Amino acid sequence: MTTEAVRAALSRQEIELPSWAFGNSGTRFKVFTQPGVPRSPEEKIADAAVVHKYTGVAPSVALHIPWDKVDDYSALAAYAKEQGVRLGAINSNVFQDDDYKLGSVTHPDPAVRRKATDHLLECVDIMDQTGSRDLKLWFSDGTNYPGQDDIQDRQERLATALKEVYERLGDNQRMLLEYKLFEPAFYTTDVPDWGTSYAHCLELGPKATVCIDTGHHAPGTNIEFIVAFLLRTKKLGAFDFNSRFYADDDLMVGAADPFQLFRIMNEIVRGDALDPDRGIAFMLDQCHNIEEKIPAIIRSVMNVQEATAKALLVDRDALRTAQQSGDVLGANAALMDAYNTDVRPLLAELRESQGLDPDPVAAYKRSGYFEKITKDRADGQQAGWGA
Ligand SMILES: [Mn+2]
Repeated sequence: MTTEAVRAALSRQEIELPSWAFGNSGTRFKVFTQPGVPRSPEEKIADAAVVHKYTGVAPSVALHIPWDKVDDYSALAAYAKEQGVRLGAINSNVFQDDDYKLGSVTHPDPAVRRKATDHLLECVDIMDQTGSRDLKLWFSDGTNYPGQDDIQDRQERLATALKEVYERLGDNQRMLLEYKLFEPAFYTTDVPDWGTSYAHCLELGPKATVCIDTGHHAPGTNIEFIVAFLLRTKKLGAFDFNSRFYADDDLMVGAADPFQLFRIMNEIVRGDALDPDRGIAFMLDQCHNIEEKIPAIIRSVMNVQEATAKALLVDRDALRTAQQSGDVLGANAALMDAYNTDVRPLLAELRESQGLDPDPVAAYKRSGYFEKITKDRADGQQAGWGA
C-alpha cells in the first residue's frame, strides 16, 4: 500500500466510544470517584465529543440503557449532533435487576424472560429514535452450580428470545451478540464463546452478527483466528476493544498486549474490513478506574490507530510471496517489519494535515477542559457504578 493509501485509510477510520467509560467505575471492592465526572447522558456525550475533537476518528458514542435513559431520545441525538458526534450502538442491560438473579432471557420463570425480552424490544424502540444501527446484546445469564438449571432448556429459551427481538429489527438495524467466557456466572454461561454466538446468529439470519469483546476469552486464545473465521463467513459485526492481563480487566486497548491488537487489525486489513462502509463497528468497552478518564480514552483511540497503521504498512505482496514459497522466516519478517515500525510520526503528520494537534493528549491537557468540568460539575450525582 502506498503512503497515500495508508493515510487515506487512516483518515476514514472510525472508533466508537462507550458512554459508560466516562462515568465512575471500579472493581467489586471499590469504586473510586473522580472530579469532573459526567452527571447525565448529555455530559457523557460532551466528553466523548472532546475525544473526537482531538483525535478526529471517534465520531460516535454508544449508549447503555437504562444508564443513559432520557425522556426524549431524538433530542439526545440532536444534542450529540450539536456537539459534533452521533449516537451509536444501543447496549441493553438485563443484568442489574433483582429479577435477573437466575438469568434474564434464559431464566426458568417465563415472566422474567418476558420482562427481559421486553427490555430488548424497548432498546429497538430507542434505536428508532436515535437512528442507531446496532443493538448490542450481552447476557450475564448462566449458572453457578452443576444441576442448577437445564443447560439445553436455557439454550432453547435464549433462541426464542433472540428470534422475537430479531423479528422486531428494522431494515437497517442489526443485532450484535456478544459472548463472554465466564463471570458473573461461574459454572455455565449461556453465551460463553464465539461459536455459540455464531451459531445463534446463523440461525437468526443476516442481521445478526457476532461482537468480539477482546477481554472475554480464555488466556492464550487466538483472537485473530476468530476474526479471520468470522470475516470469511460475514458474521463479524463489531469489536468491544479493551485489554486484559487476567480476566475481564477492561483496561485500555493495546495496553496489555499491543502485538495482539496489531494481529487483530492485520486480519481486518487483510480482509479489507477497515472502512466504515464495510459495516464492522470498532468500539471501545473499557473502565478507567484509577486513571484520568478522558486522556485514557484519547490514549486508547491512539492505540487502535497505531495498531491499524502498522497493519496497513504490512507489505502484502512480500508477505504473500513468502507464504506461497514456504518461506516461513520471510513471511514472519514481513509481518514483524510492519509491527516494529514507529508509526507515531506518520499519525502526527496525518493529524496536522487534518488541522489537528499532532499530540492529542497534550492538546487536551492544554485546553483547560478538565479544569472547566471539575468546576462546572462540582454538585450533583455523578454517573457510574454505585450511582
Ligand atoms: Mn463488552
